[in-house]
Order: sequence, then C-alpha cells, then structure tokens
Amino acid sequence: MVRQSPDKDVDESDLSVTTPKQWAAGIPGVAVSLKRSVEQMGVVRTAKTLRLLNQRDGFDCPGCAWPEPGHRHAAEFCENGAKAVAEEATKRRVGPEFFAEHAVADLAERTDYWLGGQGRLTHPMVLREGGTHYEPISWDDAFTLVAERLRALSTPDEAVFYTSGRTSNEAAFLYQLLVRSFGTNNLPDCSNMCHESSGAALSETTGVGKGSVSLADFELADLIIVVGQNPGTNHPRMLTALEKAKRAGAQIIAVNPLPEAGLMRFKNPQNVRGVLGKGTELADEFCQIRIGGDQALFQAIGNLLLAWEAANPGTVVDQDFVDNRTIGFAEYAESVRELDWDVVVAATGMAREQIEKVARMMADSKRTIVCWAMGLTQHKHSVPTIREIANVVLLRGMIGKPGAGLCPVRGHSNVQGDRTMGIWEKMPEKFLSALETEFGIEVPRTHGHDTVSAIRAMRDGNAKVFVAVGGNFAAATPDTEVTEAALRSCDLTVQVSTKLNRSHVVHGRTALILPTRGRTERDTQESGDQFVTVEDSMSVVHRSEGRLDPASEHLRSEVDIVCGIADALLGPGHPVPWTDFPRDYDLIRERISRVVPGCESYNERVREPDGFVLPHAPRDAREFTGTRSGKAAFTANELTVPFVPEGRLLLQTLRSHDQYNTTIYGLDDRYRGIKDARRVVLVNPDDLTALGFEDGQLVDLIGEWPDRERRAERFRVVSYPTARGCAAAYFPEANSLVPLDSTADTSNTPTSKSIVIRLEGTTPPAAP
Ligand SMILES: Nc1nc2c(c(=O)[nH]1)N[C@H]1C(S)=C(S)[C@@H](COP(=O)(O)OP(=O)(O)OC[C@H]3O[C@@H](n4cnc5c(=O)[nH]c(N)nc54)[C@H](O)[C@@H]3O)O[C@H]1N2
Ligand SMILES: Nc1nc2c(c(=O)[nH]1)N[C@H]1C(S)=C(S)[C@@H](COP(=O)(O)OP(=O)(O)OC[C@H]3O[C@@H](n4cnc5c(=O)[nH]c(N)nc54)[C@H](O)[C@@H]3O)O[C@H]1N2
Ligand SMILES: [Mo]
Repeated sequence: MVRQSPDKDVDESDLSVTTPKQWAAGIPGVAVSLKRSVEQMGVVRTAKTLRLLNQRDGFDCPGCAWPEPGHRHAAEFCENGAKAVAEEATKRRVGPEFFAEHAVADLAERTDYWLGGQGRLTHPMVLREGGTHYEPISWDDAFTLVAERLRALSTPDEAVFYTSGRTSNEAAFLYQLLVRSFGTNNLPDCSNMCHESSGAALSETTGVGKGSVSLADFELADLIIVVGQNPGTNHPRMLTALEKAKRAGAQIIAVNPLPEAGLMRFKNPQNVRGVLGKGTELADEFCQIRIGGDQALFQAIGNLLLAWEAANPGTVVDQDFVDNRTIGFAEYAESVRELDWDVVVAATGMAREQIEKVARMMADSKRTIVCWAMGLTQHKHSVPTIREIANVVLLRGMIGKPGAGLCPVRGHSNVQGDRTMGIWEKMPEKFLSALETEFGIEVPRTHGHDTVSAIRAMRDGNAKVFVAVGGNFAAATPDTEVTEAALRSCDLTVQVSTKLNRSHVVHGRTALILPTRGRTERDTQESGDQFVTVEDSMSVVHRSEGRLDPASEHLRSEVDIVCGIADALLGPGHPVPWTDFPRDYDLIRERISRVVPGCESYNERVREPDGFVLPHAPRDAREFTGTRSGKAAFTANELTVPFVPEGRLLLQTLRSHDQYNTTIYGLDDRYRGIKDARRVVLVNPDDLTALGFEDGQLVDLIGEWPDRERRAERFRVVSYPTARGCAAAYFPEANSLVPLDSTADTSNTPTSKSIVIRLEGTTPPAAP
C-alpha cells in the first residue's frame, strides 16, 4: 500500500481495514518515526533533532505532557513525539510566493492535512479587507494594525485572546499580563475543551485542580486503573511506566469502549524483550464500558466497597483518613447505598460480576492510581463522573501517599503550565492582586469568556477581534459551521502560528498571520541564547532549549510577538517594561517568581538539572487547604446515564494514531487496523446488523437537536469491536456534529465524546 501524500486530499474510497492490533509500539513504531522524520527533515537534521529530544540539555517534546524520567535513555521519545518534532522541524516552507500563488478562497477548500503539509510559515502576512490573497507585512506594521483595531473597540471585552497549550511559561505569563493590562479576562484556552472537567472536579474535592502523583509513584503502585484514555497513541511514553509497574507486580485495569492496542500489550522498543519478544501484557482486566457509563461504574464500586466495609468493619474504608481529613462522607455513603443494578448494568454494558471483580481489586490494593483523559472529560456529566472517582479514592485513603493518587493525564505539552501562569478566564483574586502589586497596574475582576462563550460572543457580534497564540481554533472547536461564521464575522483575526491551518483560511475581515519559532529552534536575543520553561502533567517545571536554526530569519519568538503587540497597544509610558523582557528571559522569570504561587526563586530552580516540582498540598502533606472546608470533600452526585433513543448510536470523536489534534500526519490508524482514510465511523457489528447497515457502506452521520439537525457527510462504516450502542469517528472531521450548546455541567467543555447520532445510507451497500 502506497502512502498517500498530503497533496492528495482525503478520499474515503481508498480505505482499507485489517484486524485491530493487540499490541503497541515495537519495531514498526521505531520504523514509522524514523521514516517520517527523514521525509520531513532529512537524515542529518533527524539525527541532530532526535538526540536532543527530552534531554536535559535539549528541548521538551512538543507532543504530550507526560513527564520525563530522572534516568533518561539516549532515545527518550516515542513514535508520536518524533512525528510531532518532524512536523515542526520540516524543511518545507510556506513563504510569500506560496500566498501569492494561492488565493485564500482556494486554500479554504483544502483539508487540514494538506494545509499542514505545506511546511513552516516564514513571513508575517496580512489579508486586507476585501483582499483575495495574503500579502507580506512588516512586523511593526502588523503590531500597529493589531493595536489600532484593539483600541477602536468600545470595550476591551470585545476582544478574545485564545491560547493553545504549547506556549511556554514565559510567553503565557506575558500574554495574560498583556490581556489583563488591556482590560479584559477573555482568555479562553484549549484546556476549556480538554481537562477543564478534571480541574473543576479536583479543585472542589481535593483543593488542587491537578494530578496528585509523580512518575515514581507508578513503580510503587500495585493497581493502576486507566479510564477513558488511549496512551498507546496519545501518551506512548506512559506505556514504559505501565510496563515497569507491571514488572514490579502491579495490576492494570483498562476501562474503555474500545479494546485499544496500547492498553493490551506493549513491546518496548528501548529493550531487547520489546524488540524480539512478545512484549509485556498490560491490562489484567479490560472493562468494555459503554460511552458515558463511568459514573455508574464508580458509583457501583463505591456501593460495593461500603457494603464490604459494613460486613467486615475496618477492612475497606481508611477510617482514620476519612475521619480526620475529609468531610461529606455520610452524605456520600447515603447517596450510593441504594443502587439499581439494572441501571448500572445498562449504563456500563458490563456484567455485575466484572464490576464486583474490579471493586475487589480496589479493595485488595494497598496503593492505587487512577488515570484518565478525554474519555471522561468530554461528557455532559463529566464533572460528577470525576467526582465519583475522587470519592472511591478518598474512601480508600489513596491520596497523598507513595504509589497512590489521582492522575488526569494532560494533553498539550504545556497546557498545565499555561494555567499556572494565569491563562484562565477566571483566575483567583490572589493571583490578580499579586499582578497588580508587582507591576503597579489595575486588572479587571469580571470573569472573561471561555472557549464556548467566546464563540457565542463572536457569533452575536459582541466580540470583534480574535487573537490566538497557537492552536487551530476554527478546527478544534465544536459546531464547525457556527464557529466558522463567528470567526468570519470578526473585524480582525490574528494567528500566531508555526504552520498553516484552517484558522488562517477561516478569517475575519482583516487577518494576520504572525509566524513564530517553535520548541525545536534556537531563540537568540540580545543577551544571548534563551531557554524557556514548561510544566508537565505531574507539576514538574523544567527548561527547554531549542537548537535548530529557525525556519526563517523573519520568525520571532512568542515572547517577542506578545511584547511587540503590548508595546504598540499600551505605549512606552506603560508601567510594564515590555521592551526589556525579550532581551533576557530571566527578567520575565524574576517577575514570575514574585507573582505565581510556588515559583519562588524561579530562575535558580529551573536551572536544576531536572527542574523543580510545584507544591501540591494533598500530594506533599495530605492536606486539603485549597477546598472551602480545608478538608477533602466527598460529594453526593445524582447518577446521569446518557439517553440514546431507539435506532440511534452514541458517538465519540477521538484521535487516530496519525494526528496531533487538528494536525494530520497521515491517513492511517495503525493500531486500529485502518488505512488511508479518516472519514470513517466505527460501529459494533451487532449494531450494524440491528440497524440494517453493512460494513464498508457510505453513510451520513446525523445529530438530531432541537434547534436543527447537524449532518456530517460521506463516512465509510467500519465494523469494529466497540461497545454496543457506541460509535467512534475522528476529530476534527466530526466536530460539526457537536452543538455549541451541548457542554458539560460546571466545566462548560463541549461534549465531544457523547453525541447521539443516526446513520443514513447515501449509497446502496458496497458490493462484497
Ligand atoms: N499523538 C498524539 N498525542 C496526543 C494528542 C494527539 O492528538 N496525538 N493529543 C494530545 C491532547 S491535547 C490530549 S487532551 C490527549 C488526549 O488523549 P486521549 O484522551 O487518550 O485521546 P482521545 O483520542 O480523545 O481518546 C479518548 C479515549 O477514551 C475512550 N473513551 C471515549 N468515551 C469514553 C467513555 O465514555 N468512557 C471511557 N471509559 N472511555 C471513553 C476512547 O475510546 C479513547 O480510547 O493526548 C495528547 N497527546
Ligand atoms: N470533537 C473533538 N474536538 C476536540 C477534541 C476532541 O477530542 N474531540 N479535543 C479537544 C482538545 S483535548 C484540545 S487540547 C483541543 C486542541 O485545540 P488546539 O490546541 O487549538 O489545536 P491544535 O491542533 O493542537 O493546534 C495546532 C496548531 O498549533 C500551531 N502550533 C504548533 N506549535 C506551535 C508553537 O510552538 N507556537 C505557536 N504559536 N503555534 C504552534 C500550528 O500552527 C498548528 O496548526 O481540541 C479540542 N477539540
Ligand atoms: Mo487536549
């Protein structure tokens, strides 16, 4: 099978399907990563780049937020990390000639795969009102243009400032400072669509919206539960941690509607056993849950644990912990005392015996870690689901001790750091007043727009300027048609980017592309080469320094760009010394150390070989000072079970093995056995029979909503062993089906993992 190049647009007729893989990584993983890297970077650049990836003297992988171990391999990266690097370090370029050749309207017809494949952006470009092509613009003129449009707004709240989670701590800190100095808290970020539900549930129950484990805990745990996460594709280096845990005697439970290869068996390419042998079996227990059934599962587990405690007092509940460190136990116990097993079995699709087995494993475990990702955070009832996990962890006292804890596994490599630095539409008062004291400025207190409310504001004409540092807002957000219209209605859209994407071709009346240096690239400023800092999923803050020559001499760093806009907008008289910061990033870190809690002596501590770990009271001292009561909080949550009418399926939108969010690397999903197609919908064979569809048939996916139907056209049906009643399609192709108003309670995260759809045949079934 010949690999399709990005020049060829996606054509669903090329699809080929083989049986899903039972194991992840191994030699094919290494081979694919090297092949892609050499294709994009050539041999010499590949060798140089991969040698620096995730090393102490190198740069942080722009892939996921999984932490680096203390003892590093020479090759401390995974197949998908190597792909992420190749994507940035590519030798292909998108310069002024490219834009002169391609009208924006033509580019808008292309897929994200094609756009991303064109290479790195090299010059600042402007699309003037009524223009057909982007044209070059000088940096100074670009900054002046942004400043003029922002100043022309009737209030700063008419501007929206988005961030994606690749931005360094230094750039993020200055960006929120710029936005708040200007006078708004409109700081939506990708986290609003990602782990917001985890943050909301954890800050309420433990007082810190972050995970409570460190990498070392994985080697000490005797039970690891991986819920709603596909680490083989999205956090491949986590498989190494799971393998080590397994070898040290831990058991693993995987809870997922799909039998993901990475959860079943791992062939570690870093050792001989993984290369030559059968690899390590990972999951001891695979719970094939129905989409959205996790709250029912964890309520049932809570019910069983409490029943066993009642039968044998002192054997299951960590009474000392519950009595001294928590509140709300009685109400919680009451809420799960009466359980309707018929409802639980229907919601989970699991046998009662399996739920009992899993609960027994938890009761027998001395050190349990629960990990999760998007399979839990993107449902209407995500926050109560994660609270329910916190409940069972608390009743067993599995937090704040070695080998145990809560582990939301973050996505973007610095999404957690951006939050720490103040990228949030509702930062706490303490942070805001520290900013005011440090800089002698006044910042607004009214909460700003998150991602969903920002789209509403643009749609309704209440926001007119949209600025994004990174990301691909047009493609990553829900309700594609609505979001694209909202962006097009803006006076000005500004994208600070490394690569061309959909957000450059779905633009406001005037549009700017400001090209920036990436993680892999050298950042030379007046005081010499600069490094930046990032925070991983386990609160470790460390430095990252790129070494490649920048893709073009015209690129500026994100810090430079933010300060350039700030200087043009706020003027030389502003109390923040905007023009000083880009000269020497230590000056930014000095300010961070005085404003951001836990970052004292930042400049010294990030220079330690492995950086430093941010404080986390529950992890460090079993203290819960961040909650309202000062204790960990049990919660009583009403059970929600997604309602799926007769003849309909519950659709989740997820990532293939060949993409990084909206960046498409290729058209294969190797572990799932899918080749050369992205417009596919995975459906259980029994559901296909029941609904009267056939494997390979072409269908439209239709979401039925009170306001109107949403239709995603021409998807190929793939008969696949997903849980009954469930379906899966790739993000972002299926985003048009997620209504803007369908969001999680409390966190307002789009419900990208639970959309009721019906299939509609567009052609007769394919000939056998
Ligand atoms: N290579 C690569 N790496 C990435 C990314 C990427 O796109 N490519 N993206 C990064 C980002 S930003 C993020 S947030 C993470 C995402 O990492 P993941 O959360 O692993 O990403 P998804 O592909 O959305 O996979 C969700 C998983 O949850 C399962 N699931 C869906 N619904 C349910 C449910 O109701 N219950 C349960 N128990 N499981 C469910 C799906 O079957 C799937 O296995 O990865 C990061 N790393
Ligand atoms: N239906 C559905 N929708 C989803 C999800 C889902 O599972 N299903 N997942 C959600 C999640 S978890 C997330 S995190 C969001 C992701 O949303 P985003 O973070 O907005 O999207 P990305 O695709 O990661 O952004 C890719 C773009 O970032 C730019 N870029 C890359 N590196 C850099 C850099 O170093 N600096 C700058 N300035 N730009 C850079 C490039 O131009 C690239 O095209 O999508 C969300 N949307
Ligand atoms: Mo994410």
